[in-house]
Amino acid sequence: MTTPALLPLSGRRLPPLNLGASAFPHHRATLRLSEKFILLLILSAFITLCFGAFFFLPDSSKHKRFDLGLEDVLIPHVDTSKGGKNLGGFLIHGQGHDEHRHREEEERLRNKIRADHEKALEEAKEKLKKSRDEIQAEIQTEKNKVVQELKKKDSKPLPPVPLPNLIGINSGEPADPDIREKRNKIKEMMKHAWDNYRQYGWGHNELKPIARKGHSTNIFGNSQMGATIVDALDTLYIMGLHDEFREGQEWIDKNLDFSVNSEVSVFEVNIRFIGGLLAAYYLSGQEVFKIKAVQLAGKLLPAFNTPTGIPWAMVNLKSGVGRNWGWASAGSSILAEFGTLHMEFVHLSYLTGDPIYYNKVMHIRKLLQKMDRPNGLYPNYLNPRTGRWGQHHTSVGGLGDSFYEYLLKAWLMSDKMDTEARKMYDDAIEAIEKHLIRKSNGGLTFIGEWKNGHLERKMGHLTCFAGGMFALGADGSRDDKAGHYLQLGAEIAHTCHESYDRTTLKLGPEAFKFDGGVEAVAVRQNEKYYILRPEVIETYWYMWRFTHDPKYRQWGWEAAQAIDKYCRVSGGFSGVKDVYSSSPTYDDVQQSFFLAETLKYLYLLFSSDDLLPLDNWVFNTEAHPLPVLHLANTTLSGNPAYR
Ligand code: DMJ
Repeated sequence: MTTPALLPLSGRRLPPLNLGASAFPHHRATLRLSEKFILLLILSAFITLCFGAFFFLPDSSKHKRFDLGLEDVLIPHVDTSKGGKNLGGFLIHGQGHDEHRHREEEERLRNKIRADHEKALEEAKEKLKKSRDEIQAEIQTEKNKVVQELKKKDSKPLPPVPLPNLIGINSGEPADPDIREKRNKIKEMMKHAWDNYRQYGWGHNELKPIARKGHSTNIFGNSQMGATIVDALDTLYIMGLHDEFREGQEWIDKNLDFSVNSEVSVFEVNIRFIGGLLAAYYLSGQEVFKIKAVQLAGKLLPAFNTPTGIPWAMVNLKSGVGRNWGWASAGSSILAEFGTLHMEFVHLSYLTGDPIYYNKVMHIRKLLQKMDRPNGLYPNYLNPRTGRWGQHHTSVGGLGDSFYEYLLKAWLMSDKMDTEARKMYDDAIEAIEKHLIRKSNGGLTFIGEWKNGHLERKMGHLTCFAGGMFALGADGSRDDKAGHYLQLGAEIAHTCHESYDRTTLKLGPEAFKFDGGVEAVAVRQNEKYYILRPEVIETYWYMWRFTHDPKYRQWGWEAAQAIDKYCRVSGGFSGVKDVYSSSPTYDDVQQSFFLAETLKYLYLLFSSDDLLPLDNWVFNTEAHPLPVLHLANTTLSGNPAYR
């Protein structure tokens, strides 16, 4: 749950140029093809010449050759009654038998060699007559053939595995007409966001709703990967927007290509693309989503090629070269990034029968388990070369957040079999409660940030997801503290609601303080923005599911109305730069997570609980629902491919 795009990118370097063969795999294939062709040409000319020379030599020399012992050695084995024997393509004649037939045969061979020779020379002349462009076009055709072959190989259907129990893919229509109306309003907002993206940003990663054109940030690299399409698919499906879903599916089928020279965030691509594709697959059963998810995962794997197996933050999808964000402490990878791969990677192994994905994420877990943790806290930064922590900063918001979330969800997703993950979650939460969670003077519970032995009394919008996490983890908590964690979830939900309620627009700021008389209010100008984030609504939804306290629907409705009033423009929805200003300015970005998360959580908040029940589905950090897999702790033994 981190947003590197919003963090300073100072000192960001261009990726190192890899001019080795691996940087240009097609080039390599091309060179091989043309080299092969020339080599064949030379070889055939050479063989032709040898044959020619051999047969055109005077008879004496030919006899000399046979006299060099060959005949002596071979004759005892030759059945002379049949007049000769063909050895290795050379005709060896018998003793004076059928001299005439031999001459004829020799003549026939000579003619054939002459003809072959002339043909080869003609072909060579033809080749030389061709212009550079023509030769290049031929090479390009060969190259395309190779690419097509590779693509065909990539799209091979995967071995079938038994599908997990997919319960609760239904309409979730609420009985209460007032709630139904609210839900319809959320669906209408989704239509508005989608239709405008469809019209002005189709295929781009995101939409600029005011400029009415495509938008992208460095997390998606420099290519148009249709992030909004992939991220929005399952929301469209759940809302019953099937025409829109099909449009998205068609685009993905025809256009989503991962062999692009583009450097992307491993974390973002995992949670939005792989998570989105997997969820779309489980909901709709359409194979194309599974195939694309697996293709993409293969492109992320080179990011794990580090001395420790902790992946780089970014990877070039074509070359496989990885590196870390320039702004990260001491060349480190980020906890919330390399620690937020588990759910998707377990599903990839489950669906493909290939343990590689599972092994990668389990390796990360094992490594983290072995490390010392200052005060039991996990720092946000870990160097993938040395395996040492970077700065000792700990956060349940940006840079740390979804790592904790995925420990809990790994346990839930394994049908509570992965007790190792649950233990790590419990240990981490205990340390967080002890060192980071405090009550403000005004009685608001908040989660601060740990920076080199000091608690910063500031909470981010991102941190607000933790209310839902505490509630989700209450059942099964250590020492039967379920009531305590549900209460903690409710307190965080309340604090985050206050951060919305204390603004002019009734929308939450990016970060808010609890210091020197300030309570749940942003102080710095660059913390006053709202970019359509979901975390507060996400917590309302979990709290609603676990308590059915109507205040959560009420708070969700307040947020939905505020978004519709202040973020809606004719070209979609935009973030706003200052939630305390009565005349806000827009940031002109419709984030893909607005469709994936914010609108989905709102829709679920006004749906009945039998739509995607939490006993059967676990939502990844981008709100993509993945089914619970009834798997043993670390063996994936539910999948026949592993037996
Ligand atoms: C989303 O992409 C995910 O929730 C991620 O984990 C963190 N941030 C954004 C939304 O704010």
